[in-house]
Amino acid sequence: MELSPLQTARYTYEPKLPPVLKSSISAIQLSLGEPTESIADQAALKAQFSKTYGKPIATFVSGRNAEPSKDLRVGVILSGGQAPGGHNVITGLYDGLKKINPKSTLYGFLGGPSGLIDNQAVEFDDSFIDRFRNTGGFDIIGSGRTKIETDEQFLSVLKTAQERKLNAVVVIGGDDSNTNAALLAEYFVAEGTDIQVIGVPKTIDGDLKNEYIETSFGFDTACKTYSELIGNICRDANSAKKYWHFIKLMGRSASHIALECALQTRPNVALISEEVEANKQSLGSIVDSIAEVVKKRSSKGENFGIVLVPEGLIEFIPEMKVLISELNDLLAHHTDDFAVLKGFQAQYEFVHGKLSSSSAQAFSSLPQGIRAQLMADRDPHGNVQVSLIDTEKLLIQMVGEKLAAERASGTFNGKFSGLAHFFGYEGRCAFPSNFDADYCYSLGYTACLLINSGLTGYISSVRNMARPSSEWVAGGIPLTMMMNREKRHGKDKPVIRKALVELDGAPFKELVKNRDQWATQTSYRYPGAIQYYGPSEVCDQPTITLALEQKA
Ligand code: FBP
Repeated sequence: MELSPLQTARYTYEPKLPPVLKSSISAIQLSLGEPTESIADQAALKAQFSKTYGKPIATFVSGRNAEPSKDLRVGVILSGGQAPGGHNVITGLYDGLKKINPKSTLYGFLGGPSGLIDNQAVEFDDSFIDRFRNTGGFDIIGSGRTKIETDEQFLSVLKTAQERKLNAVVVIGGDDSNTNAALLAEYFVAEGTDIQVIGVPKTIDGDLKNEYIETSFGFDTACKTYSELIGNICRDANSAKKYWHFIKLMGRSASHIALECALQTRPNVALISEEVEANKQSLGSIVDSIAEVVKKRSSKGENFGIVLVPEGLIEFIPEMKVLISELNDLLAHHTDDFAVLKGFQAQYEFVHGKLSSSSAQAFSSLPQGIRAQLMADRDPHGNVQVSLIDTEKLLIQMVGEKLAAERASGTFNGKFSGLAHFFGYEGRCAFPSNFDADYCYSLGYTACLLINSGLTGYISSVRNMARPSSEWVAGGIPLTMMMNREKRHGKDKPVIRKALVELDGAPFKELVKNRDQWATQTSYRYPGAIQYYGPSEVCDQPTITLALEQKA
């Protein structure tokens, strides 16, 4: 394989670490805090996680390491959607294990959790690992969305771990995968084994965060990649002055990506799903508000603009939320009956007949394409696959129809020509920014220290991330601390709570402060491409979201 100059250069990039991790292993001491509680449903979770609930927060500090340098055998999986930096978690984990004891072994299980279930793995060595340092993608071992759920699956994972004599399993994943990690940690202890489980917070969506997990890895690079593309489109729009670009951005439920990209590029409209829900905005009123901005700009002769649409928007529009929840329950309870139905019409009639009258009405008001997308397969965690729903096209169609009606009645005489874009997969495997390369390597390295300290049911954490890496703090957060119970597949389940955009948070307030001006005056900002080499203020900046959140 011929390497690009950037790939060659990135192989030799040395990730920056929190200061404590630069010490020799014998000088890294574990400090434990007070017992913790889950964020809600404490009694139920305490009962369900009777072996692993309520552990203290772990922090690594300079001192004397009481643990011997164990010869560890560890397995790692990548779980869920790709996120830039995954390879560096594995290289950090590998380097840390070898530093603890050169005899340690790291296995990479193939294709996500199913690799653990089926015991399909590779053993890493230096030359294997070196080919993936500071690169994007998850192709080192692949990923998957299988959920370890049934008794047989848990037993198979236990068998795999025992056959390979593993001390620990590291799960690199989002909220659902880390929930799975918590269940696995509990299961291993309940089965009388000392196999440990450590999670690592991954997802471009940015929704796996809290006071201790300041950001999930991949969010930084993905947002910077999309912001570059959006900035380029802004400039094209302002040059050609003839199109309204509707850009849907990945992020599943949460609008963190849309918000960060809005702060980076200053579009004319940035919809934030969490605000739509809080204001109980209907689809019709969202369309009206976009049409208003189009009209205002048109009255100044500016028949162009940029609208950012978060991927999960449809789930937050009140009438659609009820509809989707009814559809989720209905499809979960009638899986077999639904599966045998042939063609859209038969499926639509089956579903329509079982919905409440208000949801049936909302469902039938949507174009056929969107109705089909809403009935499509759920992911293994029971979620609607929002990346497959063309919300940006729906909005262009509805805004276009509204403005056409206004033109007919003489209240609008401008032009509206909409173009749809969807940015998601473009950003998930980019070369990790320096921030993500540094953060991920540190997360992997920290994970192996947590293992060496004998901890289980923790997620690797690096804190104080808005500051330079010389001020970063490494440790572990008990997974049960981030959990509550929610309905999945029609049943109450323990899950790590998704962090949605907070409407009283500093990033959203920054948008609110500026958006009226950005709506009418063309104020685009052009972030340009991610820079890997050069001055720190160009190459090492965190996202605006993280900087604002940590300043607050
Ligand atoms: P994770 O939560 O697993 O990190 O996935 C994030 C994501 O990129 C979402 O933004 C998107 O909705 C989804 O994955 C797409 O899934 P798929 O890769 O299966 O199409």
